[in-house]
Amino acid sequence: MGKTIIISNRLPVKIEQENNELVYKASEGGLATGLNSVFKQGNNLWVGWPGLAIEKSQEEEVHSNLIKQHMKPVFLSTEEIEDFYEGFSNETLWPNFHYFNQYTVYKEELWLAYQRVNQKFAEIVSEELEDDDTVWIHDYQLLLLPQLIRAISPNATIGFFLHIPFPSYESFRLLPWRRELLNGMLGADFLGFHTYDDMRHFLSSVNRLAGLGNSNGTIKVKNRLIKADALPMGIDYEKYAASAQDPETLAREARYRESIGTVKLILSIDRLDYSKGIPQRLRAFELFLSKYPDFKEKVSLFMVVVPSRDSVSKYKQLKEEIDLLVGRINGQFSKLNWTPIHYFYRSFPLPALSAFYRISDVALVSPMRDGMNLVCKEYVASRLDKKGVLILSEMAGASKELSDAIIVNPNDIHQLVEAMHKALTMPEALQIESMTSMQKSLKRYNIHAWVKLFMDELANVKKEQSHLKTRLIDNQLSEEIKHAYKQSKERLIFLDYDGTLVGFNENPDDSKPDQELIEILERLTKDKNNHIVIISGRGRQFLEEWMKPYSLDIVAEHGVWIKRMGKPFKTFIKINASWKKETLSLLERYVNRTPGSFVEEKDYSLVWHYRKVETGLGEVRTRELTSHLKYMTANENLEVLEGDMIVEIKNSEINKGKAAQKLMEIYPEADFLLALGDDFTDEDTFKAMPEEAYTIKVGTSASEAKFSVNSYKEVRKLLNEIIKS
Ligand code: GDG
Repeated sequence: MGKTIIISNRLPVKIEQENNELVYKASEGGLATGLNSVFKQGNNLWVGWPGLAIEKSQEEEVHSNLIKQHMKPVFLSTEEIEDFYEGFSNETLWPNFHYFNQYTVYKEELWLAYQRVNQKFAEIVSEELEDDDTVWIHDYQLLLLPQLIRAISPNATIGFFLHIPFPSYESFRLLPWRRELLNGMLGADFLGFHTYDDMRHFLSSVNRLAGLGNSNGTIKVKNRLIKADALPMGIDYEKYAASAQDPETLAREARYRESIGTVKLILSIDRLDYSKGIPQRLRAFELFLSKYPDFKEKVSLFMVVVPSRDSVSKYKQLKEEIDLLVGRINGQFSKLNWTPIHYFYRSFPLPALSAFYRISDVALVSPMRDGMNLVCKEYVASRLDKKGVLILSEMAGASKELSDAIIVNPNDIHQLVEAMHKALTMPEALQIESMTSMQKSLKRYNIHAWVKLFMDELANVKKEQSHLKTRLIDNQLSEEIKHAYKQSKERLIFLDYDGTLVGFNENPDDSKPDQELIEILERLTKDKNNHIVIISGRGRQFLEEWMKPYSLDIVAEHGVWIKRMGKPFKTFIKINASWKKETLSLLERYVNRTPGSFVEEKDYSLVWHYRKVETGLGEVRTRELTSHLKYMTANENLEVLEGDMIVEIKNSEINKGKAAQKLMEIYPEADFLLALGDDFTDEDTFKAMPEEAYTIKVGTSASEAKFSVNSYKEVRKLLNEIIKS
């Protein structure tokens, strides 16, 4: 077992300058506590920035202090902090990923700094990285890092987790550097997101920008399988539950209660950020007081805003807006013995936070957009008496898990007002019921479960990759095939056409044999000991026309037709094609509704092609069409098959396996059997082959074949090699 290297922009400690001295403070973030147990074991390590521009002369000292605590610093200059961190990370990526594109800054020099700093991280990590290590990269500041590390260590085990939302393609596409950013992420083996929606958006961008599809989150990038999944981050539940009964917390609660009196409290805690919806919350509270005047003097908003990024101008403006709003509302409603809003612009130690959670009747968590939001989870974990009500924005990732909260749309001020009223008047029994259910879920999916799940998923992807590798044809295996080919007296070779001998084209008629393929076919068929069979789903005409020069056998339409060399096509099965008329008119309707699609008619099957259809629409129509067809063909002995950008309907008694069987009967003396194919229809061929045959799948998805190659180009390479042998 190698070590684990955790990498995030910030280390779990922050260094601050106090009276000309550097002081090291633990950072309280959820990530730091969650990974504490991981990075302090064995020789595990955390790599990141210590949160301050350190003087060159002090770097060595800081480095050695941190290394003792399993941390390795990445030092950033003042300029890098401005351009990489405040700039590209927080003024370009942050607003784009949170759908605040009116704030997105597009500046080439910020992008250059982002690339440089990611490269710097990669170099520092590579100094530590050994073969069996596991790398876990965190968040949007390091999107390029997975690929940069992969370039240095191609076999590294790399996980990536995004803590903020992954935006819809419609937002992500606005970034001039979208392709580079995405390719950076695709260097990872496993990518985790808080919610299914984030994962879905990511996969859609991968599809549109990198042209890669996925099957249940598994993507094939070049020769590597990688996986994306939704993995909502939990909190250290026991830590918050314990802190809620700590004597210091209880003492603080008593003090606060004494100062505030008996009023009810609505709690709001956020970092200063426009994504958190703080002004919207204040306006809603103002409207609440006007609409429900009975609550004046009976309820106060307890609002903590933690200073953050206040050197970025948008944050400065936000701070001013909040100050003004609080001033205006307090100015309008205050009484000598009642302050509507208690507003704190600073951070507090954990016991204070716990006391705030305990003392508040309602937690109002209403971000405009939030990757997850941990404050709402911490509030729930701190409610040891199970009372209290959580109002939660549907735009926070946490709302997917905490469906027992009062869920609101933060843009709907009236809904916010009604939610406050409902929360403040909720019967205790109901409060206990929903709190109990939320606590149960948060206890189970806590931070430790999250870390374990992430590590397990990453290890599983690696296992799958190595399983695929053992099937993938390497030099040794191709030598073995060459040797068997050479030793044999009579050979029978089944070759599928599209996707196996040639690549896919928008127009299937364009996939004619090119010069390289012509030469391969000539040489293969010239050898009198070879029986070559082209076994395809295509119609007779195309195959007859393009295979004419070679002495080989042809199987067309998945086995309906067999053509022995020099003879005409024959069919060996009695089949009925009366179903075609009605099905054809249905397919024509889909063509009318789906620009770019077309129907191919064969003797005993019909194919709907959608390769040229707008990305996404083809898949939607396929779902609709296949369910329509399955219903229509239920009693017809027909099969509906989904292939590479096609939907095919054929008689179910026809398949390539039966045709292959027939040809093996024709050539019973063959002592070398080879079958190559790329899609589901070739699986029947593979299944029909005897144990000693070489069956090779083109592509990495699951298959009955014994071996696999990555593409038609590798098929050609293999064929060229065996001919030469
Ligand atoms: C990003 C994503 C995602 C707050 N005030 C004080 C204090 N805090 C602590 C809270 C909580 C943390 O800070 C805030 O976490 P959030 O999740 O709410 O927000 P971000 O910092 O924006 O985090 C977010 C998160 O990553 C994890 O993936 O949930 O969506 O934006 O733990 O308790 N802690 C102390 N004093 C304070 O005054 N000690």
